[in-house]
Amino acid sequence: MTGTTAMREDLYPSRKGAGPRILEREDRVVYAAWTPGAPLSQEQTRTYGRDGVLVLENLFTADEIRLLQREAAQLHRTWESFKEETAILEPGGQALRSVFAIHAQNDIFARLAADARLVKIARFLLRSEIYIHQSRLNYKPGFDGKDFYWHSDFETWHVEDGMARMRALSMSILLTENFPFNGPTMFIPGSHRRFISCVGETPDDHYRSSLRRQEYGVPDRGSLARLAEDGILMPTGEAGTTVIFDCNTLHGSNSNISPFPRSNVFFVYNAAVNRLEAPFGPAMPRPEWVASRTGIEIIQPVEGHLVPDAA
Ligand code: 6CS
Ligand code: FE
Repeated sequence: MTGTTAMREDLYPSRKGAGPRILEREDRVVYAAWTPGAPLSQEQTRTYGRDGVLVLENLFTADEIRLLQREAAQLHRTWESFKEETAILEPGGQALRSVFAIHAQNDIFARLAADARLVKIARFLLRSEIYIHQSRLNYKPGFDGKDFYWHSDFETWHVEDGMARMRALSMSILLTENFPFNGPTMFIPGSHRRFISCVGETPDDHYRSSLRRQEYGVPDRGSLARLAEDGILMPTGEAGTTVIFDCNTLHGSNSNISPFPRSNVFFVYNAAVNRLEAPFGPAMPRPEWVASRTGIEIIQPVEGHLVPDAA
């Protein structure tokens, strides 16, 4: 935590006003200038800047995807071995919803988080060295996987974690095929360029409930309807598909009442120059396993394919 929090400017005030407001984004989306040596094409870079979301296919081989799927299944079978607080159950049930800090609890996913095919893109878009702000393995099991209501991750990471600027992004690697009917993540393209200042408060230890069902820091329906006027993007596709989205792109997903699980692994890369300060909201900082604050390790990209014994 740097500086006296009482004096610092809050560019993105939220959960402070009497009513919802839509503010302009004060930060860039793509921080680097595209050059022919960039890890994304000029078209892909433009798409990401315009929409705040980009879908990449065929980054990984079939063997690598099978390795990740086997690892996710093994973790699901043994999830009791996790530090219990990082294993989040579905609301109202006992089905496993997410495992947080997966990069710090599993060698294969730690290796994936450092993979050059992901890290080089994140460093390019953020024009900075990067570290993992948060990681999670979302299982969204068949029949029992519940929804994630519309939200901006940045709103939470700003208010509850103290992330000052929009210089972070998530990469979601699909571990099961995402169909229209098993609860794929949906995005509102272009919503990243507006910040919806939410109403409401921040309960103490909010993460104990918000990671199961988020009820504070969610946008109002009027603002959602306005930003969704140009449509909703619902990327579906094979396991291995990688969805990159800006920290402030509105997204959510429906419940999964199909028999088919919709699992994905998320890595949130934050620019090292944007490391967390004191929360901009009233609550205490969230635990390290949900928001890296003290255990920051700059990621060096690891070349080559994932191999079974990643240790
Ligand atoms: O509070 C958070 O950080 C988490 N909540 C949601 C709904 N998405 C981002 C993140 O996993
Ligand atoms: Fe989210």
